Amino acid sequence: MAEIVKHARPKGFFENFDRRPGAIHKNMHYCPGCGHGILHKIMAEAIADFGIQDDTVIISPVGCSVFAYYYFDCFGISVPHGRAPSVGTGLNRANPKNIVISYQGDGDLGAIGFNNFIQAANRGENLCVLFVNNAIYGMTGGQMAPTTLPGQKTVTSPGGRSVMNDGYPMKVAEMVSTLDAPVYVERAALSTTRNIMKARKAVRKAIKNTVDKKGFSMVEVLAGCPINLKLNGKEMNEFIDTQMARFFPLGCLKDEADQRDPVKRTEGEHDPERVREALYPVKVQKGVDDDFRNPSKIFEKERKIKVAGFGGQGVLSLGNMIATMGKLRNFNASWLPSYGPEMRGGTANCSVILSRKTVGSPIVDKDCNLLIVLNQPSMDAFLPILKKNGVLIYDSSTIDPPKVSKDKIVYAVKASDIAKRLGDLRYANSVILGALSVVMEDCFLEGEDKKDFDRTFEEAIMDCFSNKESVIQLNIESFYAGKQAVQRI
Ligand SMILES: Cc1ncc(C[n+]2csc(CCOP(=O)(O)OP(=O)(O)O)c2C)c(N)n1
Ligand code: SF4
Ligand SMILES: [Mg+2]
Repeated sequence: MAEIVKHARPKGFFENFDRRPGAIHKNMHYCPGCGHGILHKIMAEAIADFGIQDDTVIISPVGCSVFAYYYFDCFGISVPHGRAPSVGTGLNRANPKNIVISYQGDGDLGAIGFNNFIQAANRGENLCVLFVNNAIYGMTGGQMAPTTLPGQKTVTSPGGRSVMNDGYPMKVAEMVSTLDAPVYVERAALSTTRNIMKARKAVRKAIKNTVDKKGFSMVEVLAGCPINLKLNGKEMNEFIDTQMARFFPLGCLKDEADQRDPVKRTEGEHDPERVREALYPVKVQKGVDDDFRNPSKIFEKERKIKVAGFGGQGVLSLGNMIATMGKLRNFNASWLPSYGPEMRGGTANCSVILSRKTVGSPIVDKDCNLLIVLNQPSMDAFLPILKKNGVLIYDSSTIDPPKVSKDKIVYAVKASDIAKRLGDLRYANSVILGALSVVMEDCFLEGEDKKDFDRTFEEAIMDCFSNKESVIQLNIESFYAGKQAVQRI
């Protein structure tokens, strides 16, 4: 049957590119002559023709096509550099109805993300990978890619790629076609009209395989980056056909889709209760009723808490205990540890947010309501983020009294000294927890709540140390020692 060449904008694109910020909503952001625009058109046409807009997810990589989701009238997601096949695996495994297109450049797929790609291919994930080989890192200004040709000049190979120093161009399609799992691998080019029509056929086949759940399909597309190769349109196409196609021969390397049964995997579960159980098992008791709402005013606002100190002082577990308290009282709680190089002996910190509403970002880098610091560098680093009327609790055995404005509430406790007296510096966190319970009683809690909260503190300690039962009792003792010793300054 003769092919019909369509010139109109395919229906798989939005009429207006309203996801694109700024004033331009009719045009794509690609440079003239760029291969990405041609490939997008082929994809949009196929998505509309197959009627799969509602189930299709296009994963944009990091590269010039990072904003591909501006254009397609289907789901779009942008992911970290090279991680599209892994995110695609998650999308498929969670909901096999998804038709996932992993759109990737040669830097994204061939360099930083190669292992993600090859492992997904080897697992036979139901993915359509469209691999744009333009022999260069386009987005970052023309550095050498794994597919840059021998002798090709780039900004990082100004004398031309040397195979001695930099190796040979990577033949991704050949490599992936040797694996057992992939069902379809083809290399096409976006140069002449004839080649574009062949590329169109290949892309449609790969997408159709994905619709039919046949497993892993990949089309490598030789494409132009006229800007970084400093070529005009005609020269660009000649470069693709004469230079690139010599290293990357066009054609089908593997096509076994017809002989394969659709991929069937155990479906993911969508039971939020079971997910909560698995992620946050309440080890001590069931907690309070789901409709429990503590009436104290402190809980009307989101509480943003920063805990910081030396690695050995149990800073991260202190944050975890506070988050656990929130969890035990039906708050939405987030706990975000910072695993920087400081974890090797220096300072460590974590952010905790407790809220009646859904927590957006788990980061506390400003607007902190409660700052707990256990060493001087943390005091210096984080005191500036404590907001007006915020509470500061600090370890007065290691930190000099801070100079703070009158609009801050300050409590001091000799946490490290008390912990050492009780036998281990690591109890300092429970001493601080005791100080926190006094802050809560002084500033926020009334009547029955006070009793409720002492129990909650104890339960949080039991929950967090449930796999080290021998230390629970001493942590509870440390908690009450902190309660006794804390002073409001
Ligand atoms: C983790 C990480 N490392 C490096 C970068 C910088 N970076 C952005 S795009 C890119 C390469 C893009 O090249 P390619 O995948 O070939 O896409 P093209 O722009 O050529 O389509 C790099 C290295 C980044 N954004 N993130
Ligand atoms: S820099 Fe190259 S790959 Fe990026 S949009 Fe321009 S032509 Fe396309
Ligand atoms: Mg590239």
